[in-house]
Amino acid sequence: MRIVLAARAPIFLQTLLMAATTQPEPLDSARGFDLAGFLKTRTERVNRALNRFLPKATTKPQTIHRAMRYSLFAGGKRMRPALCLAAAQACGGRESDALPAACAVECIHTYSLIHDDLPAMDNDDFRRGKPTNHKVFGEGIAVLAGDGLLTLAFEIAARARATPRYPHARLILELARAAGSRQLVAGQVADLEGEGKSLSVPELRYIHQRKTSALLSCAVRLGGMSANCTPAQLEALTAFGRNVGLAFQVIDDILDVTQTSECLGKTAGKDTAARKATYPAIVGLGPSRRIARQLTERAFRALEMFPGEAQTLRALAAFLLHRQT
Ligand code: GRG
Repeated sequence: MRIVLAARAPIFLQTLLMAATTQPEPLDSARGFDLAGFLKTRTERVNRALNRFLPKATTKPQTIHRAMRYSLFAGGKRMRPALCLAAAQACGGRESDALPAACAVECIHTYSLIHDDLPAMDNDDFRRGKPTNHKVFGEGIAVLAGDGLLTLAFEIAARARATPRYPHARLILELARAAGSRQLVAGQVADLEGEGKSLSVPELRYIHQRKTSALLSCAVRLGGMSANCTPAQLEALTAFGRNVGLAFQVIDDILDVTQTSECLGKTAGKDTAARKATYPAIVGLGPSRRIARQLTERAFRALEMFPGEAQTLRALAAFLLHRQT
């Protein structure tokens, strides 16, 4: 992973690295907000809704529904649903209207983790602190559990409440684009093909934008759409989601080298073992942390048009920057 930044770094990275050498702006506006309380209540709410949307474990064929439920309720952080609900709140909408979109995104996220863990992909034994889906149900059922969750996401979106600006087709288009072969799947393809190669920084950024930022951004955008947000609000949410998503993956790369498997609930050190290009491998840990902070500050700035209403989004962005799992 020998990548020289100077000549090849895109403008965005040069700016981030330059800014990283100056005194960081404090992410103050998130202080004093009870994020733990928000996350607890919203996780419970999302879990109840997911439980309603999913076929029961006793529904035939039972194996597939047990497998879908196994990974979905294995204890994920529910960050994408939380961002979706918080975006709806920022746009003056009701969280209940954003709940189907929040659940649909979490189904797509869980499908991507199940498939990512398969022997043909990252070949992982642990996820969310438990044996991976294919370890419990076998590879065939794990592939199908992912397929079932991906498909269910569109069924859930079709049941969401449409708004004047955003009819059902628009919501489904949003999900399909984020999950498809130009975004999430493209990121995974580039990630697989990049293993063992000396990637450039723009190539790494291409992967992060697609495999992580696209779905996070989609969660935030769908939250806004559920509140019938204006085009200007949607643009601001998009910039927020994009930057939070990029920061999220930088932090994910950092945690892979700084945390234990026990703490992460998945195998730590996999990126190094698979010779994957990551920010810590390219620029080192300290600059990676500063880049994540700069991206989070950009996300904060994107929210300037929402004075008080976006405090939950701000608190979530700050939390994601400082997360340890
Ligand atoms: C189409 C066969 C096929 C596979 C596609 C698209 C895909 C598989 C995988 C996506 C790649 C991927 C797993 C990206 C990583 C994104 C990321 C940082 C996931 C971890 O998110 P957290 O920390 O996880 O929010 P929890 O478990 O807390 O929900």
